[in-house]
Amino acid sequence: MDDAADLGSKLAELLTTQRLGRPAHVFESLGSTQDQARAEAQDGAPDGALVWALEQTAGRGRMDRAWSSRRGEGLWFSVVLRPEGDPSAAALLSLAAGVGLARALQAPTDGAVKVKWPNDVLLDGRKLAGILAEAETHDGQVRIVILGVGLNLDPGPGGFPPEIAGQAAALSEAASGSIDAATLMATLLGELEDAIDMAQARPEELRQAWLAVSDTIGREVRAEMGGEARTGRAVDLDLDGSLVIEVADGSLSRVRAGEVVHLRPS
Ligand code: BTX
Repeated sequence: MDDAADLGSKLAELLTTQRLGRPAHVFESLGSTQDQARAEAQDGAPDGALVWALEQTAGRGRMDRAWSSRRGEGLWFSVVLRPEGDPSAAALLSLAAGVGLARALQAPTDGAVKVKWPNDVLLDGRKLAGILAEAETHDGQVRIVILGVGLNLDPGPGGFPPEIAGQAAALSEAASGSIDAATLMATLLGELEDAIDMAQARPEELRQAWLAVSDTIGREVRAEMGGEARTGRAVDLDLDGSLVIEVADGSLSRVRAGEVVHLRPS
């Protein structure tokens, strides 16, 4: 595999974005790209700045769960975002990231990639990529969002670590031919930028784009929100990013944040 400096210069040649990946800092190893990106944001890094690590020793998911990020096995990166205007646009950023990733991965997987609400990117029902959006607010406004993405490329002959083996998927399972990390990163950043622009300027278009790649709509789901659980059929996505669930009595219930378990196929 290329070293960090080579990947950084290859990416610079391939980038087609206006903001994402400008600048790009590529590291051989970091604890978490989220922490490095946050530190760079606090030092004034612009909207779109990228922190990419070939390995993370303390990669994390939501609620401080561990994210396996071994060297050469995936793309582990964070982008500094400085959302403007409406705070609800910030809420849509992680859904936008799901849309951007799913769109970027349609071609290499023959359309097999889907998004599970709120933001798991699935291949054959297993987690191909995870998205972590961490926001910083000042005076009630979201000023900075650090958007982290972990995308599994290939766990190699040994496979995934046992604790995630049954639930993780890798792009190599679906993609024919070899995957060039810098080329894929450039494609991802392009699609992510388009989806983020949609979330901020054209939320209805983003909603439609999310519905088009959703694996959740039409399914029986159980939503868990801070100790409370609700079961029903996922029927829609609200413009603020909430999942709309039809419960047994036919009434609609909105889930703003939390976890959703898919109970049965649609
Ligand atoms: P999540 O909380 O939805 O998922 C975390 C769960 O996913 C873990 O508890 C584990 O069961 C499973 N898991 C762990 N590693 C993997 C993996 N490589 N592939 C599939 N499943 C796995 C999802 O959180 C958000 C993950 C964001 C990761 C990126 S990497 C770059 C950035 N830096 C950082 O520290 N985190 C983000």
